[in-house]
Amino acid sequence: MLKKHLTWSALLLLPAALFADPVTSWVFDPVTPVAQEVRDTFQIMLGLTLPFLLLPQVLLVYAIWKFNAKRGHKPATFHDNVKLEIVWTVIPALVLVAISIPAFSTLKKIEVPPKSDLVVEVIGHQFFWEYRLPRYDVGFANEPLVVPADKIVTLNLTSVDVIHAWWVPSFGVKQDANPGRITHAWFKAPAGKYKGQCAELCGPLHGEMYIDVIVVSDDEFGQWLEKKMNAAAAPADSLHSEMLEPEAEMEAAHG
Ligand SMILES: [Cu+2]
Repeated sequence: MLKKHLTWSALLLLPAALFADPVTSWVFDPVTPVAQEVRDTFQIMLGLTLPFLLLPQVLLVYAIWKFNAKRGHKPATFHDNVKLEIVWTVIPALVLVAISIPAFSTLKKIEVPPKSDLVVEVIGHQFFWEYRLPRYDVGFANEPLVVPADKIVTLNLTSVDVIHAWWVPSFGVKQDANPGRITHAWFKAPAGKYKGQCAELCGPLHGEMYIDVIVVSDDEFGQWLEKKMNAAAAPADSLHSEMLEPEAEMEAAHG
């Protein structure tokens, strides 16, 4: 009896859990242009494809009721209908073409960042994230990324060991960080604190590769930057020696 109660309470709590889960936050609270566009595209796709899920189910239930042998119905003897086959192939094909239009335009928005205000290098490690702001010669790891609000922040991502993925749901950004390659992403977010998580199983402590992004006003960003630059002044050399060249390359490509 208790077990049954528990099952029901768990089921009732499920929708609440879904709403509370940061994973779904891009659906309810997209904060960047990309996240907004991804959500709009998702809704268009849902609207166009849902009828294909519902219609067969409705027809199936109707057929079960209407042509039930118990109600004295004789089984049909035909087994195909060319016209019907053509119709239900052509209509979904046209819908797929219709879906591809918003899909490709969203992909373009994700892939092609507008002119960058701030370049951030994101480097995945087992098991933490390292960030560098090459323009200011600042680097740090295992702490929140701080960026200015309402500015185009472009990310150049890579990894020193295995594949990781930098994922912040509210930003609509989920990009792989691959060893030996540089991938790109961008966002423009209002002030606030945002949470994310490594999204590529990368080893035993993958689950602890959290991402924190703090988006602040220009003034606050300036203050933070000054503190970082002062703190980094002494040990900066040891941090930069080995990755100096890829850095210069990234700046050139995105500067
Ligand atoms: Cu991971």
